[in-house]
Amino acid sequence: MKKIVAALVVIVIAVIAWLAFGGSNGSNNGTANSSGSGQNRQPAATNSVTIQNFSFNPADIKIKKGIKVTWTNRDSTGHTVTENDGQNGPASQILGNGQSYSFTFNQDGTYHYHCTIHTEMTGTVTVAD
Ligand SMILES: [Cu+2]
Repeated sequence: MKKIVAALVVIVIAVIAWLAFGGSNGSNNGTANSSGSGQNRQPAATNSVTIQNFSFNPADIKIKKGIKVTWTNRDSTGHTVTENDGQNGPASQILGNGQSYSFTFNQDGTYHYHCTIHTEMTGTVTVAD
């Protein structure tokens, strides 16, 4: 019986380690995550998004209404933060390396956005009270 418990502990630790590793690495491949059935992208509670390696990091965030979100481009390539659905969401100019763009979300909702230059780059901001 003790052997079974020990084996379970090892498995749990392995799963935790795997999740931790996958969490820090998964951002490199946002398109694969969005189609994976078992891998829901869990929104991060932050108001700061880094644009790096042609992806928004974290891609999915959640904030309270009235919070200002800032995106900062760490790629040498230019990117934009452009809302998809015309909900008066973020609409940046092209951001060069090191440049930031901020947008304050004053209405509840889920805002999908992308980069107009690289349309495969996507993210969401969920705004709730
Ligand atoms: Cu881009």
